[in-house]
Amino acid sequence: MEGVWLHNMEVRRRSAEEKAMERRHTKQLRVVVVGHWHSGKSSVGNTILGRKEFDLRRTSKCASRQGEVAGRLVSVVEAPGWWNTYRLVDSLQLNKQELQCSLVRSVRLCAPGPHAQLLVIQADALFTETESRVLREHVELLGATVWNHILVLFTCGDWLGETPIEQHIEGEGDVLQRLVDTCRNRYHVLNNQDRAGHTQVTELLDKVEEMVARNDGYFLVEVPKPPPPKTKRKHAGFMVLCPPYLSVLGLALPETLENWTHCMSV
Ligand SMILES: Nc1nc2c(ncn2[C@@H]2O[C@H](COP(=O)(O)OP(=O)(O)O)[C@@H](O)[C@H]2O)c(=O)[nH]1
Ligand SMILES: [Mg+2]
Repeated sequence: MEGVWLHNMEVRRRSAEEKAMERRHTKQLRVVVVGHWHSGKSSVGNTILGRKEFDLRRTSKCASRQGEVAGRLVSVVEAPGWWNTYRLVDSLQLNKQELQCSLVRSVRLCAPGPHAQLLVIQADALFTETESRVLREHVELLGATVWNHILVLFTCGDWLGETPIEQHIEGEGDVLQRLVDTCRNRYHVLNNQDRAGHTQVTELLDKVEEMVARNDGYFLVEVPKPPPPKTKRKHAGFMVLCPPYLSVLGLALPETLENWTHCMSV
């Protein structure tokens, strides 16, 4: 008799625990904030969490903060930014790999996976063809499917004044419109100077949840395999530095490998 009672109690306890877990899970929202340097990523994190959690000083590291917002447990990860006019093809291979690893790390910090990527764009600056190209190249370091999980988040809503964001998008022309189209018309605008304006954050979280419902949950990225080490290799008793490294050091590239090994002998 006692055994049956204990069993029933155990079943009831487990079921309650599972329901609580489920509720906690559905109330969780994990977002990664991406964008170029100085676009307002840290400020977005602070506005979402309703307090100063992210440091506005520039950093190349990911930062992760949590808080309860409008009844949800929200995790915000700020990914390292990129230069808005600096194309990947122009950058050193070394930097590209570093940036890709940092972006992957930002997704990993959102375990088991982020619900959305908030792609930050300033509403007070022109969005040019070059910026668009640079942005697309960087975003796609996480794979082309990442676009299904992106919401364009405009900062500097205060700069717009009474102008609706739709009018701004239309006025900016084709380049910005195409980006918003790629993100299936998901966009929002925040004024990070006005953290007391609670509806702007709850509206944003509602839009994210709508996207999550449509995508059937959070997303994962395929982690790119680390490339074989390129910076240094031994060659017949010489330490050879490969071209990207040489250009980092500001050295001219020798014309032949023989010359090269001679000039870099250690
Ligand atoms: N006026 C205004 N300034 C903003 C807004 N969002 C960010 N900023 C400013 O833009 C600068 C860069 O912001 P930050 O969050 O550090 O950008 P991050 O480098 O992308 O993290 C800071 O001086 C912020 O105060 C906004 O909505 N309105
Ligand atoms: Mg920042």
